[in-house]
Amino acid sequence: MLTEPFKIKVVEPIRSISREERIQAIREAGFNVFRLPADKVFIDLLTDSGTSAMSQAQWAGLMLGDESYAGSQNFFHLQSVVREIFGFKHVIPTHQGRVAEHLLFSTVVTAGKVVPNNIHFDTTRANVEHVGGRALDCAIREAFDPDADHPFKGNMDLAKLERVIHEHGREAIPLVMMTVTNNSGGGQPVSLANIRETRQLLDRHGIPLFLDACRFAENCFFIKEREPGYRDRSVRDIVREMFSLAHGCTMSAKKDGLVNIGGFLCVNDDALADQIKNLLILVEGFPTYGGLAGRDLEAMAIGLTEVLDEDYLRFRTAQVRNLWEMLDQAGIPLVRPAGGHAVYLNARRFLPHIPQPQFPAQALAAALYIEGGIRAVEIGSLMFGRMENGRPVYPDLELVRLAIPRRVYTTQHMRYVADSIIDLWRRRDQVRGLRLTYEAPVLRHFTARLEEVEPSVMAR
Ligand code: P61
Repeated sequence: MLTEPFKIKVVEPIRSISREERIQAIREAGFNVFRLPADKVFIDLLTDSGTSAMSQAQWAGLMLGDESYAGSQNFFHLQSVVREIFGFKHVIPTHQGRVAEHLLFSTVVTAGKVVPNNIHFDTTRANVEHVGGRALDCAIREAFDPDADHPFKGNMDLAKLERVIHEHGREAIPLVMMTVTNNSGGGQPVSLANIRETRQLLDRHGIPLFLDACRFAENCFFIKEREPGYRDRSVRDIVREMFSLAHGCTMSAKKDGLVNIGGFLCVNDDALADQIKNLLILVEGFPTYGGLAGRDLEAMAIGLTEVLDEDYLRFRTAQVRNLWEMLDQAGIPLVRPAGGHAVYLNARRFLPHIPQPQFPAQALAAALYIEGGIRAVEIGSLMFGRMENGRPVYPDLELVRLAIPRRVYTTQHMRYVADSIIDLWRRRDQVRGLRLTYEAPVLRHFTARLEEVEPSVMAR
C-alpha cells in the first residue's frame, strides 16, 4: 500500500538551490557529499540512520525523560521492551551502533582472530580491524552479483563459512556475525532458515552467533512476505524466533529504533555482560544510560514498539520498492531486487566509461547532487578500496545508495528523485571520473577530498 499510514503534524521546510549554486557547493565540498552543508541539499538520501521522523508518542515520551545518573526509569522501560521483543537477558545501552560493536569486539576479539559475517558493514569491519582482527565476508555468491535475483540475498554461504572455520580453526573465531538486513550487499534480507542453519553449524564448533540488528524489523517483514510458512505469523513473533537463534546482538537504533540517536548491545552471558559494562563505564557512561539522555532512552523504547506495526512496515517496504520500480522501468541499472531501506544504483553500468581507479560511484553521487540536489552515498572504491602489499585493491561492487529516511518523504518526493535520476541517465556520458586529493588513514570516505580528472561538462 503506497499511502502513508500517518499524517503530517510538524513540517520542516526544504529548499532547492540553483544548478550553478550546486556545482559551486560540490566543488567546495571536494566532490564529497559528506562535506556538503545540509541546507544545500534538497532531498537527503545520504542515510536512513538517525534521520527518521519521530511520532507524537515519541515526542511526548521525551517529556518523560528521567535524567537521573543511575537507575533512570526510562532505562527500565527500554530494558523491558528490548527483553520482550528480542528475548535477551542483558540490555546495555550505547549512544549508537558502532559503540556496541566496539565494546563487543574489544572484549572478545584479539590480534589475529577472525570474525566472519555475511558482509561486514564498514563500521563493523573497522572495529574488528581496530583490535587487530580480520573481518571476512561469507555471503552467498548472489550477494556479490547486482543482477542476481534472490529473495534472501543477504544469506550466509554455509559452505564458505565452514571452509573458513576449517582453515582458521575454531579457536581463532570468537564469534560469527550476521547483518540483518545486509546493508553493504544492498539492504537484502536473511532468511530464518539460513540463520537457523548457520546456528546449527556454529553449534557443532562451539562458536557463538551475534546479529547486527539495525534493520531487524524490515528483515522480518521480508521473511513474512517471502519465506514459506511465515505469512500468517506476526512480525513480532518472527523477530522473537530470529533472535532466539543468536547469543546476542548489536543494534543501531538510528535505523529500526526510529530515533535520531541511540543503540544497544544485548548478550545472555553474565560474565561477558559484566566485562562489557565495565568497559562501557570507561568510555560511554553508567550502564543505565550508556551515553544517552533519559529522554533518548524513552524515545527508543517507544520507537522499537512502533517499528513492528505491520501497516508501517508494509508502507515502508512499498515506498522503497516503488522508487526501485520507477527506475527499473526506465532501464536504470540497479541492484536487484529492491532492498529494505534503500535503492542501489549500479555505478559500473551507469557510468561504464569511468574506470574503478576514478571512483565511478562517487562521481555518480556527485552528479546526482548537481542534477537534482539529491544527496546519496557511495558504497564502492572510496569506501572499501584499500592498498594491499603496495597495490590498490577494489571492491566487487560500485554502488550508489539512495537510502530512504523513515516516515520523512512523501511519494511525490520519490517521484522527483526518480525523474532526476532518469534525466541524469540520459546525459550520463557527460559525467567525469574523480581523483583523490586528500584521504584519512581509516574510514576515508567521510572526509576525503576529490577533484575531476577532466573539466566538467555537467553545467547545463
Ligand atoms: C548507514 F556512510 N549505518 O547505513 P551507527 N551496522 C550496520 C549499519 O548500517 C550501521 C552500523 C552498524 C549507517 C550510518 C553510516 O560510513 C558510514 O549507529 C549494518 O551509525 O554507529 C550504520 O551504526 C553503525 C553511514 C555509518 C556511513 C558509517 O548509513
